[in-house]
Amino acid sequence: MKIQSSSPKKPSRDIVERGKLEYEWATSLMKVIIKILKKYQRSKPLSNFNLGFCLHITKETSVLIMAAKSLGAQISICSANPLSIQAEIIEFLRYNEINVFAKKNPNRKEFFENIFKVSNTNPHVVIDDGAELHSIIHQRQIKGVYGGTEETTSGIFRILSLQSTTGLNYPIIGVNNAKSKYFFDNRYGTGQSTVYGILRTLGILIAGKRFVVCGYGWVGRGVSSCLRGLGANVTITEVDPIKALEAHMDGFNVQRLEAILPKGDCFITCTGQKDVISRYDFDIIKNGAFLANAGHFDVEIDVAYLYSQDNHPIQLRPNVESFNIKGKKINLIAKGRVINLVGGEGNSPEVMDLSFSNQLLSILFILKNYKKLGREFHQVPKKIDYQVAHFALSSFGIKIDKLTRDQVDYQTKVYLNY
Ligand code: RBV
Repeated sequence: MKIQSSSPKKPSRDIVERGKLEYEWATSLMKVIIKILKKYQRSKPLSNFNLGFCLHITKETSVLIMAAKSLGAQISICSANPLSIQAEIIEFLRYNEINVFAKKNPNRKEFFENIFKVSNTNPHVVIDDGAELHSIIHQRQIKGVYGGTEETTSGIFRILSLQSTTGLNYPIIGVNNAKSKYFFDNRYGTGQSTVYGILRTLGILIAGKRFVVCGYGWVGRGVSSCLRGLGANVTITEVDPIKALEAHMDGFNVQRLEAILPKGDCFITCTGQKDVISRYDFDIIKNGAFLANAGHFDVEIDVAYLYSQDNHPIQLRPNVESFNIKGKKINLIAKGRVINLVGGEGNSPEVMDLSFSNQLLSILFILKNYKKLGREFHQVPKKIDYQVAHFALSSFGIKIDKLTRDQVDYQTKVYLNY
C-alpha cells in the first residue's frame, strides 16, 4: 500500500540539517542497534511490511526508525506524548520518506487524530510506548495486525488490563520487561534524564535540598540515586513493603507522604499510579514546593485540580507554572508530564540503544513467529535479551568469562538435587 505523505509544507533545509546532525550524534552512541542492522541489512527482512510506531519523537527514536527503514520496512509514526516531540527530528524523518503524523505542541484533538492516522495505515506490527495506539487499534477493531510491542511499564499495565477484559487481538511483546531494558533505561536512563530535566528547567542547586521521590521502582531507584549523588537529602515514599525496605537499606529516608509533604522542596512522582499527589495533599504541602512527574502519564499529580483552582497560573519560566492555591504557591513543572522528555532530551542514546535493540529484534521475532504466538502478552525471549547485553558489552570493549563444561554440569546437578 502506498501511504499518503503527511508533510503539510516543505521544511527549510536548515531544520532537516539540524535533525540529521542529531540523528548522526545519536547513531555514534548507539552501537548495538547498528551491529544488529549490519547483521540483517543484506536480507532486508522487513521488506513488504508496514510498521506503525507511537514513540517519543527524539533523536534516539530516529535511529530505530532509520534502522527499520534500511531493513526494508514502510513506516508511519506518531508521538507517544504531545510535549516530547523534537521538531527537527520530524523534519529529518519526513525528508527520509517516513510518514510522520505529528507536530510540535499539538492540542489534545490533534494529538489523538495523529494516533488514529497511524492506526489507519494497515500496520503489520505496532510499536507503542504507553499502549495508546494498541488501545485505539483494539477499540476500532482494526484487522491485519500480526503483532506488537510495548516500550514502557505503564503501557504494559494497560495491555494486561486489556488482555483480562476484552482480550488481545494480536500477540504483544513487553519490551519494557527485558532485563537489558529496564535495568538500564528505567534506572540509569530515566534516573539521569529526570534530574537533567529538573536542572535544565529550574537551574537550582540540588545539594542540600530536600527531594521527595514517590515510588521506588526502577525509575525511582535511578532518580533517587542520581539526586543523592548531587548532594540532595532524599526521602522515599512507597506502598510496597519490600521496596520500602530496600529504599531504607539503600540508605534513604522512608516516610509516609503525609509526613514529608510540609517539608519537601521538590516532589517527583515515579509510580505509574494516579493521584499520588492528590488535591488533599495541596492543603499541607510546603509553600513554594516544586512538583514534577517522571511517570509516563500525566495523572500522578492531580494537575486538573490545580488548574480548576487557579486557571491563570504565573509562568515563572518555560515549563514552570506557579499556582495560587488558597494563598499558597505551588510550582508545577512541565504540566505534570514526563519531565525527562519535556524538560530534558529524554533518555540518553546509550540506554535507548539497549531498549530499541530489544524493539528491533522483537519486531523481527514477531514477523517470523506470529503464527505460532498466542494472542496474548509475551515476555521478550531470553535469547534476545541476552544477545542485546552481549552486544552492548562488546560495544563497550568489555569481555566476560564463560562457564567451563564442568561448571555447567556441576550447576545442573546442584539444581537437580535442589
Ligand atoms: N524513552 N524514550 C526516550 N530518548 O526516545 N527517552 C525515554 C527517547 C522511553 C523509555 O524507554 C520509557 O520506557 C518511556 O519513554 C516512557 O514513556
